[in-house]
Amino acid sequence: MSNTYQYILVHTDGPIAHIQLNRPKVLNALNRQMVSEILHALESFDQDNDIRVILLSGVGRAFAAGADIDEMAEVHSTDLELLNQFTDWDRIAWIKKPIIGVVHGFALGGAFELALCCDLLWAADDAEFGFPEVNLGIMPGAGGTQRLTKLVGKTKAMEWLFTGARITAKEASQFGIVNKLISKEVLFEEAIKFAHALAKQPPIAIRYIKEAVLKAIDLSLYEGMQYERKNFSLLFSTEDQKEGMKAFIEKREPDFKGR
Ligand code: DAK
Repeated sequence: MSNTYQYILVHTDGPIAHIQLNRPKVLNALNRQMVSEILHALESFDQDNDIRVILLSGVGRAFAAGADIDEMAEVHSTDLELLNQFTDWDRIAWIKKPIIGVVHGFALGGAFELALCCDLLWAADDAEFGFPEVNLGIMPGAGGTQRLTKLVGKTKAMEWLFTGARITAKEASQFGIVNKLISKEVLFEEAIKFAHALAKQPPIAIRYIKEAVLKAIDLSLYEGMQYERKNFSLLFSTEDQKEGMKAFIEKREPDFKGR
């Protein structure tokens, strides 16, 4: 995909697509166009058969410092309602392929919400998460109160959302917000290495696992189990299932084609 975007960079490396937030002078503050560009790139890569894993990170000294306050400052509630940016955020959460957020420096407000839309988070030891919205007289509007609470429970979510406190990388790791805590120097190298390993896994199984896990957050156990069963059964109609089991029997590495 050529880089026709104004506020993000995109490139591919074999089956890996990398989207980088790129407004480093304002710590990658997310303006409306940047969110639309992120969505466009994610949806394009989601439909690209050559891509199996998507990385999301920030250029400069932060992942991102939240939504663009200059852009938001004078907005009226009826403008917000008409703009309906919420739909863009819904669609970000509907991406089917695995997204790995690679976070260094700040991931605040809308950027923390974007990180929480990722399936896995690799964080540098200098990463800081938080919802400072309350200090601006507002609250998170792109899933922050919901996803954080479902992830860490009411107690810490309420504290962090009330105070706008910064969550250190270590704390984020202790509370299961991030998967891996890595020194900043090797963060990208390690994340890319992991992404390549993940890309070797059977893509349809990965997609269906993602769908089923996300349903577990939303649905009752019984309803979630129906999704799991449907996806489990469907995988038996893929070539990858035949290849995976044949490779096991023949004592060799499987070669998954995503079919
Ligand atoms: N917006 C605009 N500019 C920002 C910015 C932001 N969020 N964050 C930083 N910048 C700019 C600074 O103004 C500064 O610009 P210059 O003064 O150099 O022109 C430059 O980036 C560097 O920042 P600092 O000089 O402040 O750097 P420091 O290291 O001293 O401080 C900081 C870093 C991250 C602690 C500080 O910049 C900061 O507190 N930034 C604001 C954090 C914040 O409150 N973020 C916004 C939360 S509200 C929605 C969905 C989501 C949202 C809204 C709507 N819909 C679906 C409708 C989300 C809302 C939010 O995220």
